Amino acid sequence: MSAEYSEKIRSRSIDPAALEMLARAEELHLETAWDRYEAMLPQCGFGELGVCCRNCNMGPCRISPFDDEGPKLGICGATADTIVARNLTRMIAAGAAAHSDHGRDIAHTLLLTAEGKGGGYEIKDVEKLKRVAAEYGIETEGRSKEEIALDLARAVYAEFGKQEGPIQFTRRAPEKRVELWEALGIDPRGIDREVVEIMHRTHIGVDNDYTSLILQGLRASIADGWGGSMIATELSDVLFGTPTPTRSTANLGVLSEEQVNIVLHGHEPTLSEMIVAASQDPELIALAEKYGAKGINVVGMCCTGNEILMRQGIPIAGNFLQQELAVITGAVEAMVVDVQCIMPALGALSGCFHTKFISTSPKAKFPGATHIEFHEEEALEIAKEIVRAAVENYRFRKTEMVRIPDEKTECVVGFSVEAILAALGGTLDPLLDAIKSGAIKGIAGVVGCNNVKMQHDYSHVAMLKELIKHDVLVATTGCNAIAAAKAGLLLPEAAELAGEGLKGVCQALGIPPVLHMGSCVDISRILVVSAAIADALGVDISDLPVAGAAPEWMSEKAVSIGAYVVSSGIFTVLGTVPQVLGSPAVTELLTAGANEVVGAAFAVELDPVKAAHLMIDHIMEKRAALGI
Ligand code: NFS
Ligand code: SF4
Repeated sequence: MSAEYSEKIRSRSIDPAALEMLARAEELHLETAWDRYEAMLPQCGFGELGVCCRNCNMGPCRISPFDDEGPKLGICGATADTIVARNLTRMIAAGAAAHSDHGRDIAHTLLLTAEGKGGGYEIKDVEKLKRVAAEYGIETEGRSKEEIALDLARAVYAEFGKQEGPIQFTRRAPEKRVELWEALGIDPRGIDREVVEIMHRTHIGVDNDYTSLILQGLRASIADGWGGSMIATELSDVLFGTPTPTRSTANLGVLSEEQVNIVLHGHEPTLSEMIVAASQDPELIALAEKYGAKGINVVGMCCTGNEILMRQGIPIAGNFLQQELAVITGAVEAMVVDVQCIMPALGALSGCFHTKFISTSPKAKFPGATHIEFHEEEALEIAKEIVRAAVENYRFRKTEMVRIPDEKTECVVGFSVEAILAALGGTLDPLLDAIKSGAIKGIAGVVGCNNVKMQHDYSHVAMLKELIKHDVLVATTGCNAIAAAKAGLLLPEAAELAGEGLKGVCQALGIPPVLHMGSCVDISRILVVSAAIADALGVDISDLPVAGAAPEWMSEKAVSIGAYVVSSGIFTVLGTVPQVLGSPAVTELLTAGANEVVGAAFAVELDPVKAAHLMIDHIMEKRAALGI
């Protein structure tokens, strides 16, 4: 079917809905990220190698690693090693900050809710609230959920600014791992402190030793994975409910020709959960009907889409590279965004259609957007105002501009740790037995973004298929999870594509071979499962037949994720090249030396099938070492 498209368009995505919209964009002379990427080529070689420094105004400085004539030192004397390590560490700081600030916002919402000031939120999972509170040593007996939540929110809040001592959730890691972090001096203190310390260390003339810089990067990343991100996951479950397996649909075909379409794009469930609630308001539905619409259709995009997909079964329209394509359908009344991974291009693009581009976060404003600021204290009221703006906009939809691809795929999502345990009958034993018997060779966490440098979704899907074919059970989150959903890999029926062993296990349990564990902050769930398996086997995470991958990553959050996954002892393959190759020493440290330090390292492999085999080989080596 894709034969009808030009070679240029076909090279951009494997997703038929994306191809259709890319052709439509061309027809309408609209520019997308792919066109802007082409216009950007060739990209700056110094930037690609990570050897450009702008950390002071004597610069910019750039090192010519391959040119005998060019400068080998920055003006201050910084080497390529220093510059590459500083740049990478700053990327980790930004990624850890983004995830952790999300976690902080959820903690804030829990605090307001506990104080009775949350405008419409309630604590949905009381059992989880009590479990998490107990970890913090908070008394739960005979107390109301609000009293417990108040103490918990305050205790969690304190994790961000803590000057000394560990973050509570890091103690969920196996004892050996924690001891290793302590011995290396990378057991994180308060999350904000670690991020600030990176900014200090990377200022001109502070930390100029690449190993020392990268160790601090790892420390901040652990504060993200086992801190900020885990806080976001756990408190979201407390507030909005812990996900359980839920059926829904994915891809642009979830947009409706006859309803008011609202796309929720961004990351924090505080906003998206309330919009879902507001869209069910009878008065607003009646208003939509008055304008001739058959109701209100809320769909998700990117990670906030994952949040409402797994908790509410709200269909998901697509992943990162589909945000512009959703607008190009001409059927979107409102593109409502909060923070992270939102292309500023949406402002001008929405202007070419009737689409209202609505920003909501005090932290994230966009040219060309209508700003309706969201505050948790009046959450439901503001959410209704946003939904109303979308409904009012339905009248201005130009029917002749509407092209919704007829593409949507069923999926089963919502495999929280709790849901996996329930599927296994309450204990990890059946999973451990399947791993020991070899029916399941190991577990892979496959995560991360889309990147215009790769054919959209190709690497995600090819890697997943190769892994399950070789009996590797996959846990997925973020934009990889959305790619998997669109490709039909999140269905129990996808077990047919798995090797005999994995297929048998999936069929016996009625689960898909690729388990949707949530948004990117929910990679913390993969950490929790890994720790539980390591504890059950009496080993460290680095001993497990487990591997990670980010086949199409692009964001700074992905850099922080990669760093904390490796720091946790999990071998990780990157499918796009990080900007570090200008320092052979840093490259060596990340891809080899790290094994001696944290018991795991990175690999870079652009071919997703070869990358899958690196993971499978690693899994087989770990099995052999464990004697299974
Ligand atoms: Ni993760 Fe989610 Fe997607 Fe990448 Fe962005 S939406 S937080 S960063 S692009 S996977
Ligand atoms: Fe150049 Fe050093 Fe300033 Fe960086 S910190 S811009 S390498 S002088």
